[in-house]
Amino acid sequence: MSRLLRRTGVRAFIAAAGLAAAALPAAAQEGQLNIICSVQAEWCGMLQSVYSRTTGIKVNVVQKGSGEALAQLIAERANPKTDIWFGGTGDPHLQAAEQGLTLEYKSPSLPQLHGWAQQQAAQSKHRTVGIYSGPLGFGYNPELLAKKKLPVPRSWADLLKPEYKGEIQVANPASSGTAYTMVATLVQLMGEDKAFEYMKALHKNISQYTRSGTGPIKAVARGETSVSISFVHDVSISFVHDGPGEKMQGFPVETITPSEGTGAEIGSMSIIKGSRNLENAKRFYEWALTPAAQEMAAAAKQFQLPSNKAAKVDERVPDFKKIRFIDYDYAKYGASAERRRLIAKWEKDVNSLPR
Ligand code: S7P
Repeated sequence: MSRLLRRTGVRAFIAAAGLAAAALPAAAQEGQLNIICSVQAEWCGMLQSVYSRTTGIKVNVVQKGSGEALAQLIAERANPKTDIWFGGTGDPHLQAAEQGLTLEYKSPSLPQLHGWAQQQAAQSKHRTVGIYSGPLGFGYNPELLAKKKLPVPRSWADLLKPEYKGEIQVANPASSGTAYTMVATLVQLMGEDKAFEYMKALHKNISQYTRSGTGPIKAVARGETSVSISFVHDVSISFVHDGPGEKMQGFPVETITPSEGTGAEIGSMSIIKGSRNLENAKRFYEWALTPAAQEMAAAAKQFQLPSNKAAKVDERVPDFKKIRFIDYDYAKYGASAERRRLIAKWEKDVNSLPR
């Protein structure tokens, strides 16, 4: 696709999303909306400018990873400053729902969404909803691997090989929804005891546990580390969301999903209980579920699978049929007690070990 065509395509996406916002039932074309945005900055910025331009509502956006967003919502529970939490891994949204931090709201658009997105809503008693999905896998820098004469890791087992010592980055599950998805995926894939033995062995090969889940693939793209555990897509199709965004900026990064199987996130959206701009929050929520708003993700170079069945799926979104998925139990691993237990165990049994 030529650069001009691509730019025209981006403008068309943005215009369509703007029209969708303007077409929503009339609401006060005033006031403000405070969003915690847990997707990448480019998408957050696009949401902010398109939505504020077309509705006249002042949109304030704070960008935070999912783990940090949940921590902020817990901290401001008595005096919420946020109206809507857009994006981020589904598990912390389920925890927020369970802890009564988010508002029950049943969108009339629910039937237009994929089953997994509706299931996320039902599991939370309609205190959250799925807006996209993306598989967990590995990012790697082919140039760096070739320079170090290292093979591309193709399985979870490969990551334990001694030649990857100091070559792998992943986030810390205590602060990152992405890394918690990894812990929950491994526990479901291997059983808890084996998964913890695995993570202890993996620990020896980790150079750094980052705060946010999007950090490691950026480090791969910058040539700071060879491999990351990130949301990615299968190498045979060549792009997945966090991966291709970096790749399209010209960095050497490729992605692959592990051969034993992997988990996927259900990126979610929730209205905050005690929102001071509730009508604006509901209006934004409805807009964010429209095909046009969801197609904006690809315009912002993010290639998760949109939850609205009518949204166009960009060719760079991974083909889920080609990926070996585990049957991820979102209810069990989204429960606060289970998350707390697994993270505490990871801190004690894994993170405390020397490397
Ligand atoms: O937009 C990219 C993405 O990977 O970031 C989201 C999330 O905020 C990551 O949070 P953590 O920093 O807590 O891991 C994902 O939902 C999304 O796919």
